[in-house]
Amino acid sequence: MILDKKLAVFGAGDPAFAEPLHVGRPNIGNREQLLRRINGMLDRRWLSNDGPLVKEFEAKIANYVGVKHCIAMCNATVALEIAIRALELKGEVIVPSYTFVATAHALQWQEIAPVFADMDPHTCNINPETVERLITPRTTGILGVHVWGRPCDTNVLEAIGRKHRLKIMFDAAHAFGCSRNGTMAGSFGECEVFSFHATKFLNSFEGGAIVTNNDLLAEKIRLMRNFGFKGFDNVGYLGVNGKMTEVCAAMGLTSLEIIDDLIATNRRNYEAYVRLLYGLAGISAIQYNPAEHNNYHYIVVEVDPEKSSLNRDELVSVLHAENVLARKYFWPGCHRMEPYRSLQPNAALLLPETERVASRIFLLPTGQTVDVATIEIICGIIRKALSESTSVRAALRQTV
Ligand code: T4K
Repeated sequence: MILDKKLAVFGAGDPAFAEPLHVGRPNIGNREQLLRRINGMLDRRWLSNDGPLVKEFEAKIANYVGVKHCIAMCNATVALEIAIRALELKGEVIVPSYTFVATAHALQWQEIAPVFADMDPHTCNINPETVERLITPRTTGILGVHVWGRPCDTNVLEAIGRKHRLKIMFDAAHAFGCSRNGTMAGSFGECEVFSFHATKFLNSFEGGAIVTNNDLLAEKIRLMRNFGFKGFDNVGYLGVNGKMTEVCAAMGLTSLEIIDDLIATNRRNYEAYVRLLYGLAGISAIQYNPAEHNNYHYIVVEVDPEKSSLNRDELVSVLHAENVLARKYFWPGCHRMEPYRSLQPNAALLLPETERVASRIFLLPTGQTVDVATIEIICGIIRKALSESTSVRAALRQTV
């Protein structure tokens, strides 16, 4: 333990805190409802392949977001791959480096080069000003990511797309339930991709979806999700198995029923963190625009090493020692991960803000399993560590 026993309650005191506190603990809806759905599924003996629960889930997601089509998938990574292929992207696609590596992998997996654009440090999203100068004759599209659920500058990206005849799509893995200028994420670009992974705001164990208002694109994606089958024996496209199972749809539907409660819990937790971290030099939580719909699913803290007495890595080490497993998403950026590090060894030169901000951010636990009393303890650990930074740093050096 880095701090003295009074604050080091995790593991040392209350047995309720003996288990590590994770970022990304799944939210779980009404168990009876879930089990009722699963029992119905077992009775029907229809477990996958566009079953009734998947159809119901798709209709409810489309309705919630306000889009014409939702095609549910086994996960968002496969959904991204299918969307990219359905849009016939090739050559080079511009994408932020500051994202989960799945965004870049979905391109590289199909031998399309992800060209990394820098972020706007105020939003953590792709900076449209850096995008235009990356366009080459090989560029076919822009894949924006709504990082932390705060949608990208969709209007400017769409305008760049029109000007250069590029296709625009969005990785909305974080953004289910979030809006930009009142329009829900899901309606921007040619199509958008949600993740319903266990760690996400809305979870279906594993899962994802492509949403679009384009009828032809939706039809094509639906076929591609199921090996390209257009009927019993007729294959119309190169396809893959991207199908969502019925049990995942059962979980997704059950999660959808508690969405208002989840937003309220996440918002309560976010506001508690903001209040309890307030006034700490060099420490700030990212802001959500209260005029928009937000899911408040991510507690993202930025550490300014010029003003804070401990840097991001030191604070995360202290939290880990206290059993709070804070995460450094999306450090060090895709461009510093393989295969991109080897393929594009000079990419960092064009990514100064990504390099700077990625080294300052960490995420804290939230969701149903975290209450305000726990947040008080977490923020107390941070506060105490900062106020005792000299001894904390010495203790950290000993543990290395
Ligand atoms: N695009 C973006 C922008 C994304 O953030 C993601 C996924 C994707 C695309 C791809 O979506 P999917 O294909 O996954 O649908 C986790 C998630 O696995 C990943 O879905 C997510 N982003 C990413 C941000 O976080 P890891 O490698 O950090 O996972 P892991 O195993 O370290 O778990 C994360 C935390 O969650 C841990 O603290 C443990 C906790 N956890 C996890 C699971 C699965 C639980 O407490 N219970 C659980 O059941 O990627």
